[in-house]
Amino acid sequence: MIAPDTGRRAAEGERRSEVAEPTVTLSRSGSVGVITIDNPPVNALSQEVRIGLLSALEQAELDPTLVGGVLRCAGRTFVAGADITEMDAPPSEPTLPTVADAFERSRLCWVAAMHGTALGGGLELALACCGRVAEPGTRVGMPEVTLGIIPGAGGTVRLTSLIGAEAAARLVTTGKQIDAVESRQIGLIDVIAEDAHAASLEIAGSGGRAIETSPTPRAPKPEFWDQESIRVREKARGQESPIEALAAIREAATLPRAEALQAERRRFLRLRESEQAKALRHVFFAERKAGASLRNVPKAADLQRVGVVGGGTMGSSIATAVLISGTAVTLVEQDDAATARARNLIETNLKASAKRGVISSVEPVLARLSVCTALSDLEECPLVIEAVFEDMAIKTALFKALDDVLPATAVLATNTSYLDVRELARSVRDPSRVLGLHFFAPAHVMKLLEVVRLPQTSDPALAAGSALARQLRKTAVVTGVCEGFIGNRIMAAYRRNAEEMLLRGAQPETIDAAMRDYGFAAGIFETQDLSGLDIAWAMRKRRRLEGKDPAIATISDALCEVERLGRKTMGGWYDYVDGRQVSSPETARLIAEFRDGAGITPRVYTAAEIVNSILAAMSREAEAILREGIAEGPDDIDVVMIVGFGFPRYRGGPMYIARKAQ
Ligand code: 3H9
Repeated sequence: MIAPDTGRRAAEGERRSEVAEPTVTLSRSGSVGVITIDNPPVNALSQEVRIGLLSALEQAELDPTLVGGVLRCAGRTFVAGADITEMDAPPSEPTLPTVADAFERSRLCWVAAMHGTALGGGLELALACCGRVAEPGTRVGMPEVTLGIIPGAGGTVRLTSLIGAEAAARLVTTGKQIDAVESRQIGLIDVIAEDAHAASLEIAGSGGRAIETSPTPRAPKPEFWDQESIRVREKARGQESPIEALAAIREAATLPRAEALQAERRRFLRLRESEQAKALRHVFFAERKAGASLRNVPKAADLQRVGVVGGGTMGSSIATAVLISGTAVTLVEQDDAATARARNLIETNLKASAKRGVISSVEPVLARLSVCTALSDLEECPLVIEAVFEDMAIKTALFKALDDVLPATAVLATNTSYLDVRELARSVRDPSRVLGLHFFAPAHVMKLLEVVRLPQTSDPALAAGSALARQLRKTAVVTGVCEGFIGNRIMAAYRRNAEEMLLRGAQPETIDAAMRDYGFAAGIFETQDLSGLDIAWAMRKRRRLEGKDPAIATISDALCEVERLGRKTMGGWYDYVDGRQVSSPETARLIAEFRDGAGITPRVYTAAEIVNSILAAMSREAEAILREGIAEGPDDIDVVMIVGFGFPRYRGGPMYIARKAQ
């Protein structure tokens, strides 16, 4: 006998009892069968769930008193996809296509009642139902390409016939999630309801008659495929899955259905085994494990207000990030003119964020900002971040002053990129309240946050850093103290290696092109031109004075000495003609001069040699970082390089590559 449906959904965070309960159950509500998946945390479609679904479906089919069915999930979300932990093993029976086909072929009309995130295989299952209802906050998407695969359970075929090839291509090639309203507009869901379960019961009870049939989507114009192919290839930068996803959508739009389904499955199975997919699965789990020690400290309460000292580009950008997260900011600057400039910078950042759709309007966010000139105004802030000029004397004086005016419980964070945080901590009475929060520019856009932990940093201080990362939805990685922390230190090794190759015969443009072809968004030399060569030059000079670097001039120094500082002087490693980046004869001459001076006969570097040499330099530095205990694990280093420095995600990161080669 089928038990009655209680309609109850497990509360957020509620775990199943210790006694093994089934992950899928069938109950009934009048003449409607209700299949509930309860597989926390995200109701992934593990083998156990797939077996349970087929069995529940079979049972429901056999009950002549049922006229329809609802497919729903307990807990915080509808199915968020196939179980990624199963993907390193061969596919196991029953496969998801078998389960999806069984729902589609069922004599009952199944309605998917969605909440949370209906993603990947979860959405594929919903597409195999005869109707889809979503609660207002629901987000749907096909994120498979971000895992190096494509939908493999009929998703490209069912989605294309439901919403048309153009909309399907956009969703499947980007992996982008859309909200319930947009899903309704494009015909992906039928109804938005506050209580998706109740609305689904009603529709299923009518045998699906309440669902409006949507018009057949129009076919795209013939030129669509070529245009889309160019767009997808450009964005993919060597990643295979978006290109395969477009091919699958094209087959869905042009081949007979059965053939398209088979073709999709073949592509999916091939990609599932690919090196790119394996690397992307590694990154998926590495990102979720990142900053492990932050999770081991007692959780701090949400921060209601954060203090920022310094309203220059970085301080304003950090303040913008905090404001966008819904948290109030008190920003301190030296005088009224400087506070006005900071407020303007923040407003400009917020306007740009509104344009990108990150916030819906500027005013309510800006209203959370207070600007002032007295440090004592920060007394209500449990966490204060300094983002003043990168100079030890200035920062030490500021920390001393903060130490005097703030309550002993306030956590003091520095955003320094290169200065020794230990020295800074020594300037306050209780160094355990100090930590580093190293944001990347622009802080309101970049997702990485290096949390710099000193030997004496207290758990509450670390917990405040962790709370901020959580509120800002940043990927936080813990780092110890060293010059450049994890990311900049590895990039410095990359830069040194690239300059060494210049000396031996390579050109900036060949090195940059090789790294772009490998999948980096940009090469190191063009990036340096963009940010300006003078900042690193000043740092090199400082390090040489301090005896930390040998007093040997570099090609980079030579460029700076002739005022070739990058784009801002219309010339650096490259020349800039009408804003276009072109090879520079002047730079080539300077490099040749350097080589002659060192008595080096130039040799030709292949792209593969360049890439291998740079990857080896990065992984050598990364190994040193691990040996010194600066990073908490190799996966954290991969996360830093991918999230913060444009290392191609589908390559898995420098440590992943190095470990694979061993
Ligand atoms: C697919 O569906 C292919 C099909 O087409 C194939 C057909 C044949 N599997 O992210 P969170 C874990 S491919 C296994 O921190 P949030 C995660 O590791 C799949 N585990 O939470 C973490 O574990 P732990 C397509 C998964 O609230 C915990 O759940 N789907 C999976 O910030 C919480 O995760 C996707 O790509 C999974 N699918 O975000 C969606 N998903 O607690 C992937 C999560 O031990 N998932 N876990 O660290 C997500 O995007 C986010 O997890 C989600 C929740 C938005 C759902």
